[in-house]
Amino acid sequence: MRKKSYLRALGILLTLALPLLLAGCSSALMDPKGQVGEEQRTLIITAFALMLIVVVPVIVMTLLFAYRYRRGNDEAEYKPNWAHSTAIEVVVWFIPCVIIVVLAILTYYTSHSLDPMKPIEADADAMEIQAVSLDWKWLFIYPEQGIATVNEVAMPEDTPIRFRISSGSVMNSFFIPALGTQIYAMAGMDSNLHLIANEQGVYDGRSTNYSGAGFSGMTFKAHALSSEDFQAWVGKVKASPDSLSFDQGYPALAEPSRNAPVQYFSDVPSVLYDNILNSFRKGMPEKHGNDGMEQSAQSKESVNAEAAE
Ligand SMILES: [Cu+2]
Repeated sequence: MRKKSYLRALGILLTLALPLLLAGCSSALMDPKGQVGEEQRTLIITAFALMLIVVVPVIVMTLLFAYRYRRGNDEAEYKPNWAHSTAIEVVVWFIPCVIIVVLAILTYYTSHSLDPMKPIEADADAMEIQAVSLDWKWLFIYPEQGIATVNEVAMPEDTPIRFRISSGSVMNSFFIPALGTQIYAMAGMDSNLHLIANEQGVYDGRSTNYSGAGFSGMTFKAHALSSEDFQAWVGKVKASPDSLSFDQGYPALAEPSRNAPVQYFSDVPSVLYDNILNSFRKGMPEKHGNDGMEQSAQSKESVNAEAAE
């Protein structure tokens, strides 16, 4: 008896404290800063509400039935031989079927409208950023600006960004929750993700695919800036004394390291991303590891040079 009243008091206390405990919570998914994220939030809430059409009555009726047909309630009707109700059958089949049909239509349309490969229509021209997951950091290459960064990405607001995503190592996943949609980063594969930031701010980015011991430090900040601030940011990166290419700097950068600091590279060849991709694509039939990679990179570079001519 004493234990029971203690539990009840605890329950009431927790219920009262819940709004206070949750008041500090904010979820990037429910508070998006870009068009894609907003459409995804609408989808999550719509699907959630549709499913509640079944869930809420079930919970309410469970409590109601337990109370109404409790032992000791003589007023409730007692029907020991009850077996079938057409009305109940119709309701429990019809409503879920309608919900499933609506969810199916919704899923069909949004998987096409929110296709990550689909360019976003906007006033500004799209900009390309290449993201490469490494152990355990993110490398961002700006082919148009000829710069690269580690663990920091910046983009002008209201500008559609075409992310090209790959990995220099094992599989990871690229995700900026405030902007929406995560896409896997895989070695030798070139994934596309179109995102747009409609509000200035600094958003968290991370990998959502566990990739080993240094994974927890594999986070970055995504800065959505005004176009002037973005130009200033590019200038800041361009002022860095460091440069990066597939042969110079990249092999050292690709070495596993934990909690890598933000780094800027002012001079980066636009073929770097393709070099990284191709280092996994060009065959090393028997030999695996670094030697094979360097060889294949060299042979690939000659292919690139031929293609350029
Ligand atoms: Cu794949």
